[in-house]
This record gives sequence, structure tokens and C-alpha cells, in this order.
Amino acid sequence: MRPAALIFDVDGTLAETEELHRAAFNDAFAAAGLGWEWTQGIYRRLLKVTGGKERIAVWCGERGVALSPAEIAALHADKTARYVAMMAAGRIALRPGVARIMAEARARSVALAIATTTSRANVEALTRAVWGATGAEMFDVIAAGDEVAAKKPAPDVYRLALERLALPPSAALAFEDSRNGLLAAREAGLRTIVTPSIYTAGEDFTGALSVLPDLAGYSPFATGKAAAMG
Ligand code: XBP
Ligand code: MG
Repeated sequence: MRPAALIFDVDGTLAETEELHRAAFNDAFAAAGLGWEWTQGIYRRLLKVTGGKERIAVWCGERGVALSPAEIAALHADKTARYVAMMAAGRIALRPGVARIMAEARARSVALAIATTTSRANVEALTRAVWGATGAEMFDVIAAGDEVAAKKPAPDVYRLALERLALPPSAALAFEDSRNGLLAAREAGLRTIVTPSIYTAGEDFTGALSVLPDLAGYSPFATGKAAAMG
């Protein structure tokens, strides 16, 4: 069945953003005088914890550091401000195939949505950097991590996106890069295409409709194999 909506994860799916997140975390830690440095190896492990505030809390727990929720929120707010500034200053490219698939959807009046763990501010930073446009100009619906009670792998953010789209899960197709994201989308009842990213390659993607290196050769609207999948 041809989907009536495409729902995209952001981090790792629309673009490889995690190195920018990691740099923003490390800059925020340095500015706060904490002396923490999240290497790629540490970050790979910590990425299993979705959400920046939750990630910092787990890190503090591991080190026996007592930061209050308010202190973690303030540290994370500084990280977000740094991420937004880095996004505006730097060059971040969409992953292959993303722009074309979005254009194909637009041409067919198929809705475009986002279901992300990160904040709306970071989604806006990405759409500004990539398209010079607001999130609302690029997507019909945006559901963000700070709007739901439980982050991925909980299905909440996908359910919120579907509610705002006013569509059942059977009418939409999700795009993810991580096992946590796949679990969230599947639990919401969505068929899900997975394109592993630099930090999620090698994860278990059982339950995905398809696992592809990227979206370059894929169309949810093509005839033949892709049409059978979509
Ligand atoms: C990505 C994440 C996010 C980012 C940081 O998850 O887990 O937490 O790493 O974002 P997904 P914040 O791609 O599965 O949605 O610091 O803004 O929380
Ligand atoms: Mg992701």
C-alpha cells in the first residue's frame, strides 16, 4: 500500500548529527568546568540511552556524581544552545536519498512528519541549516522528545506524530537509523525502513521492513520491489 505519510527520525536518519551533538556536550562540560570528555567510544555506549538529559544522568550515576535534575537541565540547555550555534555555523548534509524522497512525497501530496528524541529547537536548527526554512515549512508534523512522557524506545513520539497526522499506523512509513528508534516505531505499529548510521551500524534491526545502507536507491513510491515494500 502506498503510504499517506512518511515519518522521519532526525538524528542519524535525516543527517549524521551525532558528532555535532557529541561536540556540543563536550563544550558544555568544559564550560561548566566538569572535566568530562565523551570520546567516540564512550558516546557509542551512552547513545543507547536516548535523550541528552537522560544520558548525562546515567553518566553521573556511573561516576557517582550528584547533579540535581535542575543542574542537569541547565547543563543540557547550554549543550542545546551550543548545538544550535554549531549547526548554524557548520555544514551538515542530508543523508543520500532523503531530499529526493521528500520531494517525491511532496509531489504526491504525501504528508511529511518527524518523530525525534531531540528537541524542537534542534529540529529547527537543522531545517534552517539545510533548507534555510522553518521546521513547519518543511514538515507537516513535528513530534519531539520534549513533548512526550517517554522517549524512544517507547512508542510515544511516533504515536504523537500519528495523532497529529490523524492517520492510523498502517497508513504511514517510518525511517530510522537505530534499534531504539526501530523498537519505538514498531511498537507504534509502523512499517519501518532502517538506514544504520555511524553510531548504530551493527545493531539488531530485527523487525525492520528493510535495512539499507542509505536511501539513495530507495523510493516508497517506485513500482516493482519498492512498491511491494511500500
Ligand atoms: C537521538 C538521541 C538524542 C541526541 C541528543 O535519538 O538520542 O538524544 O543524541 O539529543 P533518535 P538531545 O535519533 O533515536 O531520536 O540532547 O537534544 O536530547
Ligand atoms: Mg536516530
